[in-house]
Parts: sequence; structure tokens; C-alpha cells
Amino acid sequence: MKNNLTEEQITTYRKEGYLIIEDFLDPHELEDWRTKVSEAVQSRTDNPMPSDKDYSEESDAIKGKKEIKGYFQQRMQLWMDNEPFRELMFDPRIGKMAADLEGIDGVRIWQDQALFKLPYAQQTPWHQDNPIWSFDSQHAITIWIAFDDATINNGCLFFIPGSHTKKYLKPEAGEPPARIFELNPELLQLQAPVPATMRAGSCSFHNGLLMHGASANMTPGSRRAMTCGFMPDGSTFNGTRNILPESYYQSLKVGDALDNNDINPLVYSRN
Ligand SMILES: O=C(O)CCC(=O)C(=O)O
Ligand SMILES: [Fe+2]
Repeated sequence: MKNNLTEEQITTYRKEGYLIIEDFLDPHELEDWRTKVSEAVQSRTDNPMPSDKDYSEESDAIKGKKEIKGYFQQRMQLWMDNEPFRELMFDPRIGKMAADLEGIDGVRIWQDQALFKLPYAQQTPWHQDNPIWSFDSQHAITIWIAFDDATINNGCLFFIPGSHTKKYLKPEAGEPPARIFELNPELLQLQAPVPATMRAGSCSFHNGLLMHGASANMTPGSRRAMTCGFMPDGSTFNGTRNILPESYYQSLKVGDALDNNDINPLVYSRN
């Protein structure tokens, strides 16, 4: 695993809001991750969330997330019910990379997701990650790992460099993805979106406020990838339900620390 970051990589990440690390996993590691993530996805059958956890059908995380849209085979919080996947995701080397890129002391898992973009699936709309999560932070960070080559043809990510400085207005449900540029004309003043093409086994990190999306999959194969959003240790609840289990969500008041290791495990801490 190419987990040692140079000063130059950290500087680039902070300026652009993202970083691509080609061949992050070596061929042996790639095979191991691909197998374990595929097995974790299969063992979920058609359930996007762990079935024994307290996720109601009303949860934001579940609504509309089955394959009906022909979009993603999406399985979330695999760390919660799959031991081999948990070992991969709890690797402190990855947590340390996230903490070093953001210059923070520790990170917790906010959400992992296998995201297998299905053949001929549509564009992943432009969005920022952190504004839909249950905490507000300038230092949330997401890793995205490719298990197939990610190309412009099969749905690689696109990043808008330098767009990670503020929260942008969001289109309403059902509005076209391009609407975000009408709502936020300042996005047009930034650099053009950059395609994050990468070989299988490579990864990217992006800041939780970076504007990003992915192209459509114009190929007959799946674009297999996984992503994990990290929450800075010390973050507090902002009132949004997002992916929180029902009873935990009901127990929280705005401002409470999100420090429950059964829900948001601390995967790296400097202390
Ligand atoms: O894989 C995709 O199409 C979208 C992934 C994404 O938005 C993320 O990892 O934050
Ligand atoms: Fe995202």
C-alpha cells in the first residue's frame, strides 16, 4: 500500500481539494480487496444497509437506494456486518492518510459504501459530501478506491479543483444535475472539472466540501469501486439524520459529540 504521503501531495490536496494516488494497492492487495468487497456486497443480497442494525425504511440512507434506478449496486456500512471488510477499513494507515491530508488529530468512519456503477448507468450528479451528513466540518474527507480501471467511458469521478471552500446551494430532487451551476454561478469561475481517471487499485481522496460527480457508464461492464467518508474526531451532531441508526438519531441533541464507536468507529488517532 502506498500510504506514505509527501509534503507535496499534502500541499496539492489542500490547494485543489483532492489527490489521486495511482497504484495505491499493489496487485496482490488489489486482488484481496476486490474479493473481500465483492463477497461483502454479495452477502448483503439486496439490502443496502446492515439488516440487524436499527435502520428504518424512512432513513435517508435507504430511501430510493435499491437498484431500481439502474444506477449503482450500493451497499453501505459493510464494516458493521462483515469481518474481512472491517479489517480492511479499520487499517490505521488509511485513517492516518486522511488525518494527515486534513491536518487533524483523528478520524472516525462516517460511512463506507461499495459503489458498483452498473452497465449503462447515468451520471452521478454533482454534489458535495459533507452537507448531507450529520455533522458540519471543513475537514471531512472521502477515500475512493477503484477495483476496475476508472475511465471517462465507464464513470470515473470528476472534481472541480478549488471548489472546497464553501457549501453550495443544492438542486431540488428531480432537477437536472446541471442546475447546480445555475444556482451557484461562481462555480463557473473555477477551473474546469478534472476527470479522475485511474487504474484499478488506485485511489483518490477528496475533501468533504469538494464539488464532484461522475460520468455515465457507457460500457457493458460494471465500474466497481468503494468509498469511505471519514469524520474528524470531535465532530458534533448538526440535526441531520442521514445515515444514523434510528434510536441513536432519536437520542441525540444538536451539539452532542458523535463519538459512539459502535456507530462511528475511531480508526486513527494521534494520541
Ligand atoms: O462513485 C461515484 O460515482 C460517486 C462517489 C462519490 O460521490 C463519493 O465517493 O463521494
Ligand atoms: Fe460524493
